[in-house]
Amino acid sequence: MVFTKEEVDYSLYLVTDSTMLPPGTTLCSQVEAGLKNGVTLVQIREKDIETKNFVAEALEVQKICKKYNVPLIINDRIDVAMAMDADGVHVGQDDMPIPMVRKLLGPSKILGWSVGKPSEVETLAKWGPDMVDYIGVGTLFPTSTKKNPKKSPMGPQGAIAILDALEEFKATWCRTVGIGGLHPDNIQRVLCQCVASNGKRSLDGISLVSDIMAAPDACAATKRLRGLLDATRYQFVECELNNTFPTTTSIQNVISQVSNNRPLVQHITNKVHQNFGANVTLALGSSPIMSEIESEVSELARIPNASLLLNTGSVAPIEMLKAAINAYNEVNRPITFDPVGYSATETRLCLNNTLLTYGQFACIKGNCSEILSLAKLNNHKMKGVDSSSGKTNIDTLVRATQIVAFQYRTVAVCTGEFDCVADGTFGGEYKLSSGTEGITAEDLPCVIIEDGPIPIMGDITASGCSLGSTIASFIGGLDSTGKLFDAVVGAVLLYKSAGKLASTRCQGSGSFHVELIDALYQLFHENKPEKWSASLKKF
Ligand code: 3NM
Ligand code: MG
Repeated sequence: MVFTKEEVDYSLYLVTDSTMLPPGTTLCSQVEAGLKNGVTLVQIREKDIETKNFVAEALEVQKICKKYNVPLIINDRIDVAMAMDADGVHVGQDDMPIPMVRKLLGPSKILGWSVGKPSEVETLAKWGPDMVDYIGVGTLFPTSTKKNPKKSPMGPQGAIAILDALEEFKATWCRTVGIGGLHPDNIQRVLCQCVASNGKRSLDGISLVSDIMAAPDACAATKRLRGLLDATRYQFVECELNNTFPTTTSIQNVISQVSNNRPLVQHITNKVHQNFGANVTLALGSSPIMSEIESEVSELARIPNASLLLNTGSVAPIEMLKAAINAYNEVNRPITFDPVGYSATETRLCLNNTLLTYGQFACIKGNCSEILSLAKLNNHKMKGVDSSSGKTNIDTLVRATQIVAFQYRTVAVCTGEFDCVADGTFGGEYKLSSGTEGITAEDLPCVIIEDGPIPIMGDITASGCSLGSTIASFIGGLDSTGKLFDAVVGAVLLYKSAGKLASTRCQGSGSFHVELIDALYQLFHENKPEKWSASLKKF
């Protein structure tokens, strides 16, 4: 073997499947196109093929791999790997047990294992560094490549659990590649989000089949993938992601941009919120559109300064919701996600988790219960969709907000008597292997917004949902020089100050409703954040 195991570059790992080759291509031509353009590791994986043909194919591919000095791994067939002196073997959970494979292969060959659960990581950690060299972490997203799948897609959150287990059980030697349904539209998000909670590791690479094997132009496909791996920044919205602390001047600047740009705020939201949210949006000089029509989401997302509020108290079909997420992500327009009643029922938990898997959100906003559940810091279910956290202390709420911001690479907002806003975007930056280099959720910039209790907020409908409208409007109105964190913090500050002002002017909950819209309108158009009543504190 020309490689020492430590030198292996896992960044772009091509797995073959000759059943999906486009006309005019061969297994070897596709593999070579990959190798020429940045594939760093190859696995022969042919499920329905006679041994004789498998060996012949593997030998051909081996020649090409040698030419490009890239290691060749054989799926399942330990006998074939040994006979042809391949560089390693990859096996799944239902294949020959790892210790037996290692005994056959000897110590110097690369041994890979498919892993889908933290308990499997515990096992490999117990075996120690001489057994498994790397794991395929998956299935990340739905894929039609793997026939008879036994695992359901885990999403980035599942991969984070695996990375956390590797850290917890101290399997420092074990490298990782993400696999399953990886394509250019989700790779940067995966690389950004899949970081262990201690910030010390991220994926070492990505492994994929169809994106290269089924590509009519495998050279172009590989170049594109290589570009995404080598880029260091995921600019998922067209504004600045750098997380400096907001000031009154920077917030004033956000409001000027919103006034000038008059964002279109598409609401996919619950019935109770629709009318009020539309009026709040109009009060902020923005245009609401309450559309749940799947066929128009791409067009809407392409309108300058379009912004999507996705409030999951809605009953829109899941396919429509996914289409909307994809449409906005595709053109780097912002999505504000409000997971209403996140864990109130199994149905909502499942719906929200599925949607969280499908896209990158500029902001995730929830009440205390929702944010605590998202951060996995509360074990009891929510009662209904209202906040029911009672007296959770402020340190716990800040912690939870930072965890949500870190895990979803987003600006997270937790509402309540105190509002917390944490910026987990890291300026969109990502790195293979080393993650955030030890920066953890606790280190994220976080502010607390306070204005004393405004109990009457709870006496009208959709007051929390309409903060979502305000955030979506502010983010949507930003120029390329505007800052995401400023926009979210500015929206929360304005909303809280307007709530306070309205509560001093109203007669009861009916007039509070009206006064709140008036106050939002007034404070927005005056644009003097230095005079607002809500105060901002760095945490
Ligand atoms: N293993 P594509 S998913 C070979 O989850 C394989 O372990 C998986 O193909 C696992 O890149 C998968 O075309 C197929 O989605 C990946
Ligand atoms: Mg197998």
